[in-house]
Amino acid sequence: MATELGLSFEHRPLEWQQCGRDEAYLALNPAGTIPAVVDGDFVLSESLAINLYLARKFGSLLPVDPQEQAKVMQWSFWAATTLEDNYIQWAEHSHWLPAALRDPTAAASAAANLNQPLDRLELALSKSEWLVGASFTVADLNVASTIALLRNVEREKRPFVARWLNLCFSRSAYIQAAKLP
Ligand SMILES: N[C@@H](CCC(=O)N[C@@H](CS)C(=O)NCC(=O)O)C(=O)O
Repeated sequence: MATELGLSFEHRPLEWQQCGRDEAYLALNPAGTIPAVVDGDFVLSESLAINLYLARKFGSLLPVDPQEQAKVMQWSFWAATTLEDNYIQWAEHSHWLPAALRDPTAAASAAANLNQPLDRLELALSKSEWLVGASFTVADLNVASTIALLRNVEREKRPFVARWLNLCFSRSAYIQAAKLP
């Protein structure tokens, strides 16, 4: 989001396996999760909340219309509550864990749980190019970044989701941000 908004910022990478035990980081973000953002003396964690904050404070990716803003919240909360846990389980057991630790049954069960929400996303994107309004917003950024790896597997099953994920991940801000350590 910071790159989308053209903000100049300092990126401080941390080992995600260690950050929950790093005293200096825990003093900043007691949840111990990454990312966190520091804006002056304001500190915020939870990636989707960070994106909403930056969009609201620095740019035009949060619509001003209250109903469109509510839709942005709806999609963002949906990503956090309905997609994230199952996506992480699927991603861990299909991509992230060392091969020896992957459990194909866990991956399959998480993938099955994702079917209904992804069908909902497919339906929404069959009617509209972007999730809220007529252009890319923080709703697209939040939902797409929650399910980033699915862009490689949705091609056959859900063409509208696949097309939209490709659009989101072809944006120059994403390409630039993905090169950060
Ligand atoms: N819902 C959180 C999830 C953050 C999260 O779990 N991040 C991982 C790294 S991608 C992490 O910090 N893991 C370390 C830990 O949980 O101890 C968000 O979106 O910010």
